[in-house]
Amino acid sequence: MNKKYLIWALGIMLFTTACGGSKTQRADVNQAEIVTVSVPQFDADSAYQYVKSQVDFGPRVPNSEAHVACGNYLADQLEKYGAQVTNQYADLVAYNGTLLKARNIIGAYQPENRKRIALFAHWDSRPWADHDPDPKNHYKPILGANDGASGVGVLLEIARQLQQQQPELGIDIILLDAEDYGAHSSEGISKDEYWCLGSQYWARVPHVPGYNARFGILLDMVGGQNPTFYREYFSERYAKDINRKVWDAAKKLGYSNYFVDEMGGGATDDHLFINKIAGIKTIDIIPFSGDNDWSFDPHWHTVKDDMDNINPQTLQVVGQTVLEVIYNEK
Ligand code: AHN
Ligand code: ZN
Repeated sequence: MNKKYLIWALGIMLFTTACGGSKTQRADVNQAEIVTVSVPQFDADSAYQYVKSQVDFGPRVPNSEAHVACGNYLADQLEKYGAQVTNQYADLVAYNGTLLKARNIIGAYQPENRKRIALFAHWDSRPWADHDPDPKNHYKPILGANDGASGVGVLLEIARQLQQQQPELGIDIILLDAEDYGAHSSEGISKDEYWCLGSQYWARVPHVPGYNARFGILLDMVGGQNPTFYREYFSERYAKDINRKVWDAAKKLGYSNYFVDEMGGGATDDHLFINKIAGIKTIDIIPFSGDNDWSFDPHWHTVKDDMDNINPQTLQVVGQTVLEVIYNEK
């Protein structure tokens, strides 16, 4: 029955095409163009500037002046690029009892659209370079050019692109605070819940009551010199199909040297709590050294995580891949 209909339909199409002359042919070409989505070109220099602007504030450690100033800058940027901005202020208690004046910053595009994608990055930086080779630096705050600012820089460039051309779905750019206040390594008390305080809060109290998204993508340390992004363990467990979608998009763009299509390690990162608490399937794009070494880059949580640690080409690869995914979603 179905086959019969199909053959009829094909017959009618052929007949129409054969008799329609050039006008019909042009119409067919136009129809073909309509189904091809145009994906904007990510501008790496622009993203690099957004990373630098954050780093220029100094370490964005919660309760510091630089943190307040950078938060204002980020909210202003999202506003400037046409997002509906929500500031979610919260007093969060750190592992050592410190009260953190935290601020999640959310920029919504097409807020009325019920089909949504959430893009995440953390914007705070770690209070201590406790992974630095030199113990004298272990209580100095980090600049967090890669660890923090890179993901936010990519998302600000995406915000700028969104203002010019909207994809079919509504996009939420969610800048999370207090990710990196996990226990100082010298304390010898490491618990998952000490990290990612901003995302834990947002997952319990979303900026829009009952908030949901089709899926989420977290960007963490996406600006390094020569990173390899393996499929992260918890992402694969909670959102296997989203990992597939992203690594396929990267492959299509010729980025398989960066997006290595193999399993990597696990990261106790914001996506874990978004998956567990909010139930939004969310992946983490985060680099691992590779070759069964699931450590992060050598400058991670050191005083060397500065602008020299940032490569615009890496921002390009990640930014273009995310654009490819979000503009192809129907
Ligand atoms: C760990 O897996 C210990 N940390 C990943 C979360 C993180 C810290 N990302 C950046 N800084
Ligand atoms: Zn960190």
